[in-house]
Amino acid sequence: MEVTKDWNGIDQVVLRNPQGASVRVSLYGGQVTSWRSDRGEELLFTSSKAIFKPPKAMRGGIAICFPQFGNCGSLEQHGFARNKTWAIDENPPPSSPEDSHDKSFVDLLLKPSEEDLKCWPHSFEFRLRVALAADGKLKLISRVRNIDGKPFSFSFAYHTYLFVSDISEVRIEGLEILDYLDNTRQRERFTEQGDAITFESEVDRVYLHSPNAVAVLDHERKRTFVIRKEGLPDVVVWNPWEKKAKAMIDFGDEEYKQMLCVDAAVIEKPVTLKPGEEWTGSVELRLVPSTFCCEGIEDLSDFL
Ligand code: TA6
Repeated sequence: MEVTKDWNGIDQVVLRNPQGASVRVSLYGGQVTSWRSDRGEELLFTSSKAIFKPPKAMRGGIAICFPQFGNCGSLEQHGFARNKTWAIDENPPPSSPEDSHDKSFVDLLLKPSEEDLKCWPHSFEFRLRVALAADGKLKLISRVRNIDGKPFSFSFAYHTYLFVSDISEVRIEGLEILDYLDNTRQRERFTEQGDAITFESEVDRVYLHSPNAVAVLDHERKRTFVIRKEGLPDVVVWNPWEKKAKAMIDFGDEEYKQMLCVDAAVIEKPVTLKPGEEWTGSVELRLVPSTFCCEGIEDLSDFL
């Protein structure tokens, strides 16, 4: 693990594995800002117009949305965690051998400031582990502990910008026939009908109670992202398409073609923690060989 400063003077941690894959994590927001394969290819999307300057989360990578996903109540859109400076956790609780063996990792910690407590009056400890495995897999494990005297509830998402070759050549498998809330239609509930999800216009949906593995097939690049999650029942799928892309100042007009957000999340039924309780939600991202892309993923349970 290597700690350097980005050009705003903010600490960032670089993890590397012996094969040459790497991950970069900013202490600003605990946001993963880069994940590279052992061949040096960037696997996460970052907008060329991204603003790497607090107080706004950088457009790309993987942002931590907590204690809310979306925009309701008095909290800022997607919660404050992505706009706070996290600390390196020097005394993380012991982890399972599975979460540390063969991995390069960093443990981060977020505690509420006085200012946070004014808009969300609940004391918590949020521990985030970001780990890069020897085979290049990226894993994020979030643990939220209630250290308050009363229960609290929250929603959460790993807002994950995947880098794709051409959105019209991408499909998602694993979300078929699920119910979803459509954010483009005031969160109205629909049921997915198609075989796999493809893209030809704006999509902003929360798929509910999804299986623990979802595949994003990038036909043109002949590669598939397999997303495996635990403790996170919902999946957000977002592509702003042309009109919304043009309306975002930190996003290029044509960049919607190169990105797709697929977020492991807990949204529909927020998590409630009693005093002393802890919640864990993890996501693992990996690339699988291109041969899977041609046939489709026959049985996603192979990846569980
Ligand atoms: O569902 C994804 C979403 O909530 C969209 O509605 C879209 O606004 C996106 O996240 C990005 O949000 P941000 O606050 O990062 O601009």
